[in-house]
Amino acid sequence: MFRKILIANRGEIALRVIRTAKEMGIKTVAVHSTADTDSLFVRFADESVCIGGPRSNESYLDMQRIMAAVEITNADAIHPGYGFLAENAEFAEICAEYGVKFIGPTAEMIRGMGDKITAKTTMKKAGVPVIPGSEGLIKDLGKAKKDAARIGYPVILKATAGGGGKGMRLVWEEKGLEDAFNKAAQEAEASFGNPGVYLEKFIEEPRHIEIQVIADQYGHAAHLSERDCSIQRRHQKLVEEAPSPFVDDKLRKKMGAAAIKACKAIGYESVGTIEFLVDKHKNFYFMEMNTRIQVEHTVTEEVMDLDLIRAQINMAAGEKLEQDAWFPHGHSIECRINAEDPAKGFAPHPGRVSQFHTPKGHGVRVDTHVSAGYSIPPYYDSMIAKLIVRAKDRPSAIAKMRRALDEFIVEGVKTTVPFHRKLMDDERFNEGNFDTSFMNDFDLSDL
Ligand code: MV4
Repeated sequence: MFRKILIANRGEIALRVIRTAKEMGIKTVAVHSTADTDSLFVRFADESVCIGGPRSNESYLDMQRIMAAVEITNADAIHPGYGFLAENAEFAEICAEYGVKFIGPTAEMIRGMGDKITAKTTMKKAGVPVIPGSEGLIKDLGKAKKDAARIGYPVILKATAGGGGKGMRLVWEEKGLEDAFNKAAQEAEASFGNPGVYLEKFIEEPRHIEIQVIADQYGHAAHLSERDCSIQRRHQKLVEEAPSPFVDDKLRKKMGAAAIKACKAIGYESVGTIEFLVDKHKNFYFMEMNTRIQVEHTVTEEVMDLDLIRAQINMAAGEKLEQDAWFPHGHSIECRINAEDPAKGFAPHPGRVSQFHTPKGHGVRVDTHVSAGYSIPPYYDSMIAKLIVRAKDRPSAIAKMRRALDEFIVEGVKTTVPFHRKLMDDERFNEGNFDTSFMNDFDLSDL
């Protein structure tokens, strides 16, 4: 087992990793920017190193400075959290060269899933359902027209170096294809330094349902059922829950088996997530694989009664996966509490938090690095807390979330609490009758 883990991240996830490491008897090192000196994750770590200025590229994204902190503190493993360097193959490679264990999969696996065409081709070969589309890269407009005609409109153009919704273009008929193809390639080049785009059948009003997986270094893999992440806005998740109100035992079994197949196809190790699009007929298609721990891992922890960070550390340390089937119990919902103004298009609202009182009680969990007097820096993302509830079923979980949101006091900055409170009373949300287009017609004007 590791002696000392350096956490190459900040905020609630840094704190989350420190908590589990402490319970495992592993020492922790926080690295932080000058904007985070007084943050709780720095205070609760056994050691800390200031690695640079407030902007991410001069601290949390600076691999040299992080490796210098590894040398100074003699850490033997790095936990990358999510975001920042968590899915940076080069960083995983550098860790390997330094002989420090990157808590996650290998650089090769990160790279293979980072390029979306490569990922899709791998999954198709492995027998995992993929969305009908072009065979790999589209080389020219002629090929795009041929493929689109074969697949049938509407189609969607995606950047192979993209993911998470960046650089996508929807095309309804052939006359829109030329312009969309040129713009998509240009945008992909500008954003990712790679102009490669591919084409897919557009799945209308899909659900975003993802399967949590865990795999050891010896070829054993299991799935930990699903999360429904369909409540999103501009590709930012707002609410996640487990299990999905749309998934029955039969579908769970099929999607779980496909996710395990996906892991085995690439010899995956660590925890990870297979994202699927699910249409209204319950057809599901591989979309992307996330090779990191995710923000919403908490709802899986709640219904599985399992510490996923501990599992991730154990897999990295070479432990064998002994259990091959898990089943969810009860229901869990997470609301992302962001310092944003929902009435102003969810505009970020950094600043000093003068009052901060979190809800408590049975089945209520709050993961946060914030306390009264904390100043939210403008340099990072605006999530300040995750409010997670667990109850015996979905209606009870929603009732608990309503009660918990009523107890959440944040003064000094605008937050998404009022949005979530309204959502918990929404008829369609309560019926479980929603897809990824849900937020398009949600009224935010009275928040
Ligand atoms: C799609 C799609 C419909 N059809 N692909 C958005 C994020 C990126 N990972 C892929 N995305 C989508 N891909 C096909 N062929 C619809 C989306 C999409 C979406 C997916 C998941 C969650 C929210 C979404 C919101 C808009 C569009």
